[in-house]
Amino acid sequence: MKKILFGLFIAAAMQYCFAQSPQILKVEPPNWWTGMKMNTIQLMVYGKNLNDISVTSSSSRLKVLRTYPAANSSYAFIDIEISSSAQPGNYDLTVKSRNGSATLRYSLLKRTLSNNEHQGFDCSDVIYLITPDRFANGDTTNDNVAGMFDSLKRSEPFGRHGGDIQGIINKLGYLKDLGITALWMTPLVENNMNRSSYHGYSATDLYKIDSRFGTNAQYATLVTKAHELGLKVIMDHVNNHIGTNHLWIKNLPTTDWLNGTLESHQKPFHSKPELDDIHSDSLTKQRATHGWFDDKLADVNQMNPFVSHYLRQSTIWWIEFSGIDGIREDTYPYIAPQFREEWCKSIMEEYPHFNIVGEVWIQDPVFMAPYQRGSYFPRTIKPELPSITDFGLYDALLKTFADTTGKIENIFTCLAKDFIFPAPDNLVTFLDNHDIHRIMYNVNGDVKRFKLALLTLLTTRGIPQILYGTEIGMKGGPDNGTLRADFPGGFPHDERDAFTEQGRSQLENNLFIFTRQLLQIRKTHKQLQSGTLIHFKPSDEVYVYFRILNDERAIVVINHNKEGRSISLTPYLHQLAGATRLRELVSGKEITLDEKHEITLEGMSGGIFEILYEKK
Ligand SMILES: [Ca+2]
Ligand SMILES: [Ca+2]
Repeated sequence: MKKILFGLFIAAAMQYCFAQSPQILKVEPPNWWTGMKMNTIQLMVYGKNLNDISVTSSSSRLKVLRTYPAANSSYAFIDIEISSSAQPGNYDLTVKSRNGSATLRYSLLKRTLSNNEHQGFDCSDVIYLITPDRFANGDTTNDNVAGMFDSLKRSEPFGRHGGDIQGIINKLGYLKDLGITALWMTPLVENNMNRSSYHGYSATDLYKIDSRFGTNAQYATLVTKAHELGLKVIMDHVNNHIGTNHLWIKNLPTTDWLNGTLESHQKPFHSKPELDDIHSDSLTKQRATHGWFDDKLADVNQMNPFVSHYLRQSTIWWIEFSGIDGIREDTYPYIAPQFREEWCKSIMEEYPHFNIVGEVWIQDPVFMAPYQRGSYFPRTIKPELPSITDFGLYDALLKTFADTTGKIENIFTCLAKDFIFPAPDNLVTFLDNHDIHRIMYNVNGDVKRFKLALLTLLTTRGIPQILYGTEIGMKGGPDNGTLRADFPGGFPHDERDAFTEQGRSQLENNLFIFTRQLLQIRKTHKQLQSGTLIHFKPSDEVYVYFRILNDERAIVVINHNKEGRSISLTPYLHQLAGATRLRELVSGKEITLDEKHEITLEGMSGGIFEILYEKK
């Protein structure tokens, strides 16, 4: 009997001992690659009994530099260095504590693209913005996924509607035909939130595509297929906050992982001019970067060095894993300044042709300009962000076209301030996006104003971005539900399919043809992409500008009057020197520049004229 009891004691002790040995449940980044510039990586290990561990590697090609004693035994951080001679394959790390040991198998993969094959995006592109849940449902089997809180509720504006990555893949041909050149999808990473999870800005796993959208592999397939058609892909990314259902929230890796806690945090603070205002108060500034955007969006403390490593690595991981060309970074001013500039720098160093556009939602160029790389304004921390969302021009376009008494001088005055930007051509310009009213709503259904606004956007400087459905004049409404309405025909049992000519109304076809034509004109006339912009102060609500790229020249004339106008080109003759004809690119009609130098435009319309010279 004693022997049996002793045996049981030993078994219990062994089990106790086993129970205390380190256990590894997950590691992030899940893999890395050989031949990367970023070759010192900090692994974040999730598991049990990870306090007081030591980690060793059996290979000199994957060295362990340091293991950090974590305050929380569920996490460990391990710095590793991958040598330039490391070969792709699995590397075993031994994780030991005084209670036992475990093996961490880490994979190094072979790279499929070189650093320079991530193309970036620039003013030769036109970006098409998609809210994936609302665009096209290509796989109904993922509409509801067991274990995910938010289920399919197509009738509800804040519910999930079933759109997914396969839906976008299915429509790549449509998008190519339309003439856009780059796709920006709002975030696709897991958002396992109870409500409004479709929008994607409340991540609960930063390394995983949401199962309702598809898989990581499917995302990489989308990028490959887009590239095959000559379309670029821009990933929407969020450093600033995570969804409160992220597993970190219930078990914080460190006490300062977030700015505040779920129970106690600074209230939302949605002002940004204060960040560069030399007269603003320090607590006001602190609230902008530390306040929670929303009670369901936990503000991440990027100044914690472990968080900083995690975010910089996960971004590079996605770029390398998927092959994307650019990033749109959410709520840029609310991210810790030192971190965000280092983050940009590390991406641009790894991928020199890449581009990053930061969402800087300030409708005044003066407050936007200090964010751009090469800024002329003094800041303690040098900006590294290449591109900015141009809310300044958006504001001017709106004041001109949405307000029936608006003056076109708003656009001229806005663009006249371009001297404050180091690279105005690298600003992303738009009439609408997923957060603001659709342009058709803002012009109250006025087709002429809508078309003129679009023509201006696609012929002036910058990288234009259009919102899904703008090409068919989707109107939306005053709230996010109607703004982000489903694209007709993208979903099973839709009454009609607006992706096809037959499924579109007469007006939708008219707008689709107009948009496609403008996109083709921009695509085939490089002066409209990267040509120098020379503009003239509007007179009698007529705005004239040139786009000049060496011998390729165009003149754009905007008649912002209800009535038609005969417009004299005499004030611009010095810019037309040697020209004999103008070819209007929408109609194809040619005008001989006779002595009158006059063109005629209908009310609320614009002309894009290629300038022609007789060959001598
Ligand atoms: Ca689906
Ligand atoms: Ca923040």
